[in-house]
Amino acid sequence: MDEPQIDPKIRKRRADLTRFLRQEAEAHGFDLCRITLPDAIPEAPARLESFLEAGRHGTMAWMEETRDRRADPRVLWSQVRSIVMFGMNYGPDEDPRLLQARPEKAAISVYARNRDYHDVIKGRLKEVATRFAARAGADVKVFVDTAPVMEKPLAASAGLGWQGKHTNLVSREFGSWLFLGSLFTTADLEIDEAERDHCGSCRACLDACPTDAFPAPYQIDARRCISYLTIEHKGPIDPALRPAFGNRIYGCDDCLAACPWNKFAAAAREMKLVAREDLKAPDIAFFLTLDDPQFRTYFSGSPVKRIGRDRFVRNVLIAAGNSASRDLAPACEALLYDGSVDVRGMAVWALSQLVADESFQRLRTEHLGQETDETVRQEWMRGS
Ligand code: B12
Repeated sequence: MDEPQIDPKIRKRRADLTRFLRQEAEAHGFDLCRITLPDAIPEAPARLESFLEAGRHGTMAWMEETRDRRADPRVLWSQVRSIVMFGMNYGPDEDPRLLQARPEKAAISVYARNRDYHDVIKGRLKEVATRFAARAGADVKVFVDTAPVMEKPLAASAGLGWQGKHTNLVSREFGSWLFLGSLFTTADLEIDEAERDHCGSCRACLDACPTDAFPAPYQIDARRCISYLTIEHKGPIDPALRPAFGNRIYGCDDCLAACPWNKFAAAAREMKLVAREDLKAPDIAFFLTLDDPQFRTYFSGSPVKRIGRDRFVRNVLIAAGNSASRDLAPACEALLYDGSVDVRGMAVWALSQLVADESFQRLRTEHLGQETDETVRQEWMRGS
């Protein structure tokens, strides 16, 4: 908005600082950098509230615990005067859904196929912030993902894009493949205009969801989202949802990949976000054999490491069960002896999908008597 009464010197300083910031953002590999005000998302608190009240955050208790700070940037930091939103393109070089036709392969979502983006973006943001703070003589704080900041509505109000019906930010330039990060500052900067919604009547992302996780356009129920279930959710996974996982073992890209705006997007230019060759189409058989040290080494520096070996192998076993590949049965059988109840339980389910009835009965007779964990016993009882 124009402020005609503002002192020309102040106006010039804002313009200089804003230009400096954009140059720094570009020099540090960011594809987008735009600015908004801390009070620019007045509708977000009520929307967050209804999401939480409906229990759609599942077991992500941290969302509830931080709700006041999350809903309003001024509660998070009362001195903040401008919020700079950054976007980094992580577009894949081919449609990740193609891997679904190869059930012996494990699908790791695009965002997790190389370095942890939190580390990549946070490192870059800190460098930009240090240089900006020195230049502006202002205080700064940077956030990526894990802080209680509603990055998507803030990014939309800064004009990086708009929140699509899958709830993620969509950009005309980069489609749905953007990571977000923010820099809060006490400095006054030139404010950008919000972007308007360009989804129109399209519902490709909603229809693409394998588990029907969108109760309505622009709303997600995380408890049904494969991303939540494979990454955040601990313990057994609802048996009714397991078949829909297909070979997705870490996150899910289907709603993003279905977005027609992706056709304008180029592949990522930031090398640390370009897929590791060995994570593009890894074998389920190999992942089933990983013990804890091997898992940690293989996923060193990767976001996948965050979920730990047991949850990871639990997910891989679901993919194995969905593979229809009997060759995977011996590796699943070996996991019936695993120390983790989640792994044992999902090994039972995978075998119930892979082996003939009489073989499954034989395994049940061998194992059920010694099984002490109730959730695993239930898997044996449920199996065919
Ligand atoms: C919690 C979380 C999740 C949860 C819940 C997802 C969710 N949509 O909330 C789970 C684990 C499922 C998840 C999954 C994924 N996530 Co996530 N996640 C977050 C996190 C930490 C918080 C999001 C949040 O505040 N949710 C609470 C809800 C209430 O807020 P909201 O989604 O903005 O909800 C809005 C709508 O409901 C909306 N609304 C309701 N009615 C209406 C009506 C209209 C017209 C409009 C416009 C809006 C609207 O109002 C709310 C407020 O704006 C953010 C990082 C951050 N700090 O922001 C990353 C983040 C959203 N995730 C990200 C990514 C990449 C993913 C995955 C793609 C990863 C993957 N491949 O598996 C999936 C995508 C799944 C999906 N469709 O959302 C990126 C998205 C980047 C982008 N371009 O938007 C973020 C921003 C991280 C980052 N820094 O880059 N994630």
